[in-house]
Formats: sequence, structure tokens, C-alpha cells
Amino acid sequence: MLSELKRNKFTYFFDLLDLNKNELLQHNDFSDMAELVRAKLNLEEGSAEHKYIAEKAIRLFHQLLSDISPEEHQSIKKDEWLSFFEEKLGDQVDEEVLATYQELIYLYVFDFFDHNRDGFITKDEYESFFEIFKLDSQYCDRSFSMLDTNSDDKVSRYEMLAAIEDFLISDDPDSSGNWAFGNWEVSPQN
Ligand SMILES: [Ca+2]
Ligand SMILES: [Ca+2]
Ligand SMILES: [Ca+2]
Repeated sequence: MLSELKRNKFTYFFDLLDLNKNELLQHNDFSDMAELVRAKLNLEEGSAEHKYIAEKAIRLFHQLLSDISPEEHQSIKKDEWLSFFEEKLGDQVDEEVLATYQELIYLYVFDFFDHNRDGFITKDEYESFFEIFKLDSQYCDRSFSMLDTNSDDKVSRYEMLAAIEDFLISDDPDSSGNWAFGNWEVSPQN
């Protein structure tokens, strides 16, 4: 079983990743995201850095495909996504699945937005995450402060990994990690 809280969080996260909001996770949701990051960082098209970003963006998609959808299907539906996470991160947590997705999501959210590559996400960098995923900016400050548990105005790898773990498995509505990607109670906008 997935609790209502976890179901809401997984639904929110699916909608966030579904960049073009067609209710399917497909290759273009991930490649378009890499393109938005490329443009945001003013990287030259086809440059080594651009390829690095594009390749990493697709890693999360490929893991999802191999876990959730038979190979002949190149897309993931929301009900398939929810059943997978219900089975693996529901009442019983599969530690291996948790570790895999914690890391991949970390790379997808943290690494891309650490524009100056100092190993921390600042408020500015976190704002560009909100911008690219078209999240409601009114929740940006609150989300950032929830992530920044030691209040030093930056989010470390440790803080981000802890938040992602909470986001994925916590059943506590007050857990700060629920806020890792914005307000999960409000559907990401079109
Ligand atoms: Ca899509
Ligand atoms: Ca940084
Ligand atoms: Ca911090």
C-alpha cells in the first residue's frame, strides 16, 4: 500500500518529470529538460558539457524504463509508475531501489542545478530548478529552507540526499524532505 501522502508525493513527482504534461514519461521529457539546462547555462550545442548533461538526463529515464515498463514500450504511464513505487517503496522498502533512485534523482536535481559546481545548491541555483520545471515560485523560499536543515543558506549533498530519502519513503506529513521539490500538495503547473 501507498499511504495517501506517499501517493500524493509520487504523483507530484511524476507530474514534475512529465515536462510536456502529456501524462506519459517519455524520452523527450528528459531530453527537453537537458536542453533547457543547456540554454540556461549558455552551453554550446553539442559541446562536451552539453553531451554530459544530455547523457545524464537520460539515465533516470532508462532506469525507470527498465524497472517499470517492458522494453518495447518507450513510455511510462502514471499508474505503472505508482504501482512500481507502491511495490518497492510502499509498506516494505526495497533498500536497493531506494538507493538507486535516491542517487539518480539527486543527480537529476542537484547536479544539474549546481551551476558553479561547488557542491552546494544556493537559493539562486534552486530557483533555476523551479524555473525549468515550471514549479510555483511562491513555494521556492519555503522549500529551500526546508532543505537547508543547518540554515547556512546552501544545500549540501548530504542535505539533499536526506531530503530525497524522506520524500521517497517518509509517511510523516511534517517531514521537511517532503518539500525537496516544492509543494507536493499543489500539482505542478502546465
Ligand atoms: Ca511527457
Ligand atoms: Ca553551487
Ligand atoms: Ca545547508
